[in-house]
Amino acid sequence: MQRRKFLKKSTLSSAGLVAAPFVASAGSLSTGAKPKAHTALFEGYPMVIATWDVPNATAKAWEILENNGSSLDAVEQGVMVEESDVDNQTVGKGGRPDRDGHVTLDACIMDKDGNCGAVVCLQNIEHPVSVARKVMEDTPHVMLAGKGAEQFAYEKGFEKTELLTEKSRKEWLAWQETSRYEPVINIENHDTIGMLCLDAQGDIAGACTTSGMAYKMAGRVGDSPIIGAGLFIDNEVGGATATGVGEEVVRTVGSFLIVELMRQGKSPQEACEEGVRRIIAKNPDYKDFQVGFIAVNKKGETGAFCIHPGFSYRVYNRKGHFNPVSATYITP
Ligand code: SD4
Repeated sequence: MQRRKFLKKSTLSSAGLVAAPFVASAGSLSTGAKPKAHTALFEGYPMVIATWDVPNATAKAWEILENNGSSLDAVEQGVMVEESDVDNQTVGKGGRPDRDGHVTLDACIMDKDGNCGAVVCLQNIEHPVSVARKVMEDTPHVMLAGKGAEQFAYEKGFEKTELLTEKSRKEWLAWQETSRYEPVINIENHDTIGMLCLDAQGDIAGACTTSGMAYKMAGRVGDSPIIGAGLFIDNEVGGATATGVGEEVVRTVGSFLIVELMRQGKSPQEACEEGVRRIIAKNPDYKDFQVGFIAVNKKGETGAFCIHPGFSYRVYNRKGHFNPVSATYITP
C-alpha cells in the first residue's frame, strides 16, 4: 500500500476550527485562528462525545454528568435515546432488519474498571445497551447472543417489543424487489451510536449500539458489540469507538488499537488517524466503504477521523453543546 496523502479539508479545518476549542455557541465555532495540526478541538471534563448527529443523546448524557452522575450511567442513558428513536433506522427500535426481515441488535458497554458486557443478535428488546450492562453487572460473562440474550433480558424484566416499524418494513420489502446484498452504510445523518463520557471525576466509560448493516445476512455481527473493535476503554489512558463497516474495524481491533496508540503518547487525533491508516493499508478497496473513529484521552481531549467525508460527531462539555463537527478524513 502506497503512502497516501492526507488531505484534511473537511468543513472543520477549512473553517479554521482546529485550534479553536471551547467556543461556546453551537454553530459559530470559527475564530479565524490558524489551524494547528493535532490540536484537540475539545478538552476538559466532564464531557461527552458521540458518533453522528445525535443532539438528544448527547444532551441526555450531559444532563447526567452535570448532576455529578457517573460516566457509566451517562453513556447508557445517552445511547438509549437513539435506541428509542424510531427515526434512527440504524439503532434499536425502527432499525433496518436483516435480509429475512428480523431486526437484530448488537450493543456493548464498558466501565472505568475495565468491566464490560455485550449482546449480539438480540431481537425484540428495545434497549440492548441496558441488557449489555446487566450482562456486565449480573453475570460472570461478557457476552450473550441471540435467544440466550433475549431470554436473559426477559428474566431481568425487559419487555418484549416489536422493533420493526412500518417504515423499515416497507423499505425492506422494496429492497426484496432487487435483493442485491449491497449494504449502504454511513450515508444517513445519524447512524450507529458510539458514545464516550468522562464524568466529573475524570473517569471514562463508553457504549456502542446498532442494528448493524441493513439487510445483512441472518446472524451477521459487526464490530459494534465486540470489545476492542467497536469500543474500548482504558481508564488510565482513554477510550475509542467506531462506526462504519464492522468487518473492517474488527480486522484491526480498531478501538483497542487507538487506545494503545494513545498510551504510547499519541494524541486522540493522531491515534484515530493511525487507526484509519491501518484499515486502509489492509484493504485496497477502501474507496468503497466508510469507517470512522472518535477517541478521547484522560484530559478530555478529543480526536476523530474517517476514510471519506461525511462522518460527523457531537460533543457536549461545560463550554456548550457543539454542532455536528465534521471529522477530518483521508481522501482516496
Ligand atoms: C456494523 N459498525 O454493524 C456497525 C455499523 C455502523 O455506521 O457503524 N454503521 O458494522
